Amino acid sequence: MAYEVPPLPYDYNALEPHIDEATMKLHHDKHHQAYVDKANGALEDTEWQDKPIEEVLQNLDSLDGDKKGVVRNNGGGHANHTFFWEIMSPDGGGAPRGALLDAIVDKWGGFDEFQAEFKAAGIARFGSGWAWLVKEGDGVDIVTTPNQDTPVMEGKTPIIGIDVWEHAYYLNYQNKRPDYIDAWWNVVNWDEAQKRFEG
Ligand code: MN3
Repeated sequence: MAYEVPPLPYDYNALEPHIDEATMKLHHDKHHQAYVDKANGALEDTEWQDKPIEEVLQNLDSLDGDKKGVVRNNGGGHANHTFFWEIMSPDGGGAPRGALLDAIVDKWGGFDEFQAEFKAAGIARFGSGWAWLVKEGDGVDIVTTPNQDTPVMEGKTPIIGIDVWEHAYYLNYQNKRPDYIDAWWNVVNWDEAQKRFEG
């Protein structure tokens, strides 16, 4: 079955004032839909058309040259945005608990220190891309990816991830990516993150 944009698990305006309704509508209904449509088009009538997108992204080399880049960008866009909607919540914010918090403290010394490192990584990602907290063995690490590349391509498990493409923040924050990242912490769904870390 072809890929579909999953419905948002909350209302378009539910993440306000941190992420505005207009941005959410455009981002979910237009940007994500475009990634899905292009990924479906490229994978149609290939052996991969019914496979989970994560599996496809880990096997890009098996695709024909002309499809490989299209699927990398648009299949990546589908996987990343599906993840992004789930890792945010109107009931989000605060700090993780339990084993995930322990792993963060082990790595950076504290949650505040982690947030500072993550923000710096998101700011330093030149152009369009993502910043991620990923599972690394029993611990955690911060990585960034360009465009719609995802840590999943390298077999890593994303725990949280922020879209730092301008389309994710420009309507409300204009060029102020650091302000968007600061606000984004208020909607991070740490319960979901914890599940992904322990899963
Ligand atoms: Mn996006």
